[in-house]
Amino acid sequence: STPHPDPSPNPAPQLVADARRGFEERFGAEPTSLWAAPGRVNLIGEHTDYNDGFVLPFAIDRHTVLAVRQRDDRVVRVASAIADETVEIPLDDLTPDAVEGWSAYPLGVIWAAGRAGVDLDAVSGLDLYFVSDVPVGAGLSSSAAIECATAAAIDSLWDLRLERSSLARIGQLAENEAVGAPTGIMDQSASLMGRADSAVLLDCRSLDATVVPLGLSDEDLVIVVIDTRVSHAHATGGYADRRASCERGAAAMGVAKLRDLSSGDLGRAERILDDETFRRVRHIVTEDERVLALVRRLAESGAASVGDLLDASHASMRDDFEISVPELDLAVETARSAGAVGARMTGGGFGGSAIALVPRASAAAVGDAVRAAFAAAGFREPGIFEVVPSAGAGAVADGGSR
Ligand code: GAF
Repeated sequence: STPHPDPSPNPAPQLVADARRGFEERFGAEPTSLWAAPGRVNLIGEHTDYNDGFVLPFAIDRHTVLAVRQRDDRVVRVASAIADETVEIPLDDLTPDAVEGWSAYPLGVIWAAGRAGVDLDAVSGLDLYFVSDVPVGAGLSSSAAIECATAAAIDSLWDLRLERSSLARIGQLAENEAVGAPTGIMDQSASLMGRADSAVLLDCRSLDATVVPLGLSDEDLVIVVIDTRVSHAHATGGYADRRASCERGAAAMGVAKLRDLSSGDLGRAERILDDETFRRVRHIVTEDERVLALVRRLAESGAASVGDLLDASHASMRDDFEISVPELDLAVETARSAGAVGARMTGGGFGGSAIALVPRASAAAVGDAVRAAFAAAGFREPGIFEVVPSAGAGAVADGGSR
């Protein structure tokens, strides 16, 4: 079951206006439809997706908005507010290597749709113009937002009628093959399946998705993002290295994926694996268990009761998986001391953002404390803002009108 988002996404009106105007300036005609896809925050379940495990992300109230006009030839043109160039390519020339730069995200999705079985010979071209208020490089999946806006648009405009999980796979394939980042399925799933005020529990093996109400406003809680402004890139370095460690650990333990282990297997893992691989495995196994524990806890006792699980997740990423950085650790520790219920880094790590679950009345104090701690440590000033769990990708409600 892969829930279709309901209601439709609600991007900032200014962003929608910018998309419409930018399209008209670049292409000299009006767009015929507008689409939006959100970034995401992962509440818990980090690096578990490519281990076939569990994740609990939510879509956020920051979006990519895509203005589209269908063409009557077989050319695709893509443009965006962040680049001067307009990239133009015939559908027949699309390969994963045909394009580079940011246009690899939307064009990669169209190529990946073809790879996934969509008959690209039967479709016509598109003009695409993108704007976004998902901060780039903050670990909030600005790239998945571009992919999922594209996927939602072609699904409807080309009448593909694909499941949301299939669209997520297409976005992941684009990311893996056209962009070259060996990432899992979480970010695209969150962007496509998010629901207002809820997170999505995703079983990354079956792609079964369950909407998990968070009830934050009922408890006067907010989620504060702390963007460390330490940039990360998953196409290189640590991310791929962690993925390889997990695959080695699974092979040595005789299972297909680390999802197939439980904490009862950790004694044997410690005996047969080298210390580093063991700690990588322990993070994944305990993180999967924390995701499921957090979902249970939410249902039984509410969001205010999950702080210790967020904290334990962060400790595991810092000490066992070793994907945190000093800025993330400081953000998490300071947020907690200033009144957060719990805090953890979110996303792939090596930079990007932390999240803190905070009583609304303490949100300003948490922000002030983190800014002061960063200044005292000589770190760059962080970006600090609240995010609201929001609906996943779809048509912009007033997309056809002015
Ligand atoms: C990045 C990846 F894109 C996701 O697939 C996931 O692995 C995440 O890091 C870590 O949980 O966002």
